Amino acid sequence: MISHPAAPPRGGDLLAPAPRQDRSSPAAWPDRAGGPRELSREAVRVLVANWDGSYTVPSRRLYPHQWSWDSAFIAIGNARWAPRRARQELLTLFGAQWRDGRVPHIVFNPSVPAGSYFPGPDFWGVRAPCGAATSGIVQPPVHAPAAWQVHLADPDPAFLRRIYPRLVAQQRFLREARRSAEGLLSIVHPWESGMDNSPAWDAPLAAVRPDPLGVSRRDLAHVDPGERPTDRDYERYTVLARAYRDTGYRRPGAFAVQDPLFNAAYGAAESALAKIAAACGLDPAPHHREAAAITAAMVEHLYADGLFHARDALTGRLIRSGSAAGLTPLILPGLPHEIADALAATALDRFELERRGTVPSFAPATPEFDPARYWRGPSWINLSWLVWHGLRRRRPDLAALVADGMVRAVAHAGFREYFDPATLEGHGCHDFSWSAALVTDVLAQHRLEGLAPPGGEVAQQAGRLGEVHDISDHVLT
Ligand code: 2M8
Repeated sequence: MISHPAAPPRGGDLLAPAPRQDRSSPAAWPDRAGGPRELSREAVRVLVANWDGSYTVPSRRLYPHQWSWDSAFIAIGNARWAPRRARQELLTLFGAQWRDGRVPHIVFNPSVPAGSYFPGPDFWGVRAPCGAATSGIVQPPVHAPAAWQVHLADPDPAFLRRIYPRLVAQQRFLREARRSAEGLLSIVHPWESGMDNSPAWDAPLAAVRPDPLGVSRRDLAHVDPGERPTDRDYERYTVLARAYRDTGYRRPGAFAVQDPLFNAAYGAAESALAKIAAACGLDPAPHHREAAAITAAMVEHLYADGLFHARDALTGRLIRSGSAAGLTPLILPGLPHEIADALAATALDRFELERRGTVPSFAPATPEFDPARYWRGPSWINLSWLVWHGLRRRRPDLAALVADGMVRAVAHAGFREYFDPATLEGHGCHDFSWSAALVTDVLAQHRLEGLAPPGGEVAQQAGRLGEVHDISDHVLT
């Protein structure tokens, strides 16, 4: 069995300080060659431990509430071994949807002590119609593809009929509140990108005057400050969130950016909604049209030199950067072949995919690259999963490399939040839910397709990959 170097406390220990020896080393994973079956079991243990009864926390101590795009990724993984849980995860999140259709990026758990996460419910000062305290911003809308994957893993037409109108309302909000004349959607806060302190945001954030925080950051009690955003970043994050809040979450502050990952997620959501609509006996055509329109707008306005880039919606200028968000439009089914080929070439060249086998969140040969600091370079399992997903049909050879990188990372360091792309050293929190969920999905997909399990020598020593559905019996009984 794989044992954790520092298992976090459970239950009521939410405010307990984290052990500071937060770095894993290969020696801390003596049985790391236990193989895909053991990895799947360990992943399920993480997901079970992070389950809160109707949804999954990303991490017990660092993120003790429900996060929007985390829940979508978690549902994709849970669908492989506990499909009812996967459906519940999404329905709980959409239970906190606002009347205008927005799905808040955090839904707060009232039983978690105030002050255990900053900025908490008092800062956001708003409640969803269901009564839950939430934030007022959103995250990339990856939920419709997640709902479709959950349905494919365990078909349930009643679930599809229930979630479809909510997913449609989520997309409508984004069109009505965030779409520009070019047909692209803006995010109004770096937190909405999910890649909070990406170097891509440095220039637009420089226009935001920071204000002293005046409170202590809870995240630094759990993770080394060298692996998190700086105080200066946080000062700007709170200024922006406060400005938006003070207009009733209607008019954004000084940050409005058209992010390729966010727009690609929206387009992929329309393609998934077309499938869901058809399965529900409804007309898929409007969703196909919308997916084609956003794909065309992205190609016209965000694509340059083999990579998609963000565009500053306030100045109209392209923010050329080495962010791996620029590879994620690979998930768009209608992306022209020549552009998909160019992205694959960029992944190999600027992101050094073949040499590293993992997808760094920022191009390594850039001055801003930092292999340990949050979204400024480390590999993240969700980004890798999106790139893997986008490459699977187009470039199975490269998809296999990415799958291999994901499995090797968690086999080496455990289900950490992020990884050094070269050494695979783990960073951020331990027992991070989407790392566990998405690796479960990758392993299960390989089994279903009858492929050799990814993970290089880890897999070779393992023998065959066990039935992922068996794991639920093992863990839940
Ligand atoms: C991180 O973001 C939160 C703010 O939303 C934080 O740093 O406190 C990001 O990695 C984000 O993408 C993720 O959804 C969230 C929870 O895992 O953590």
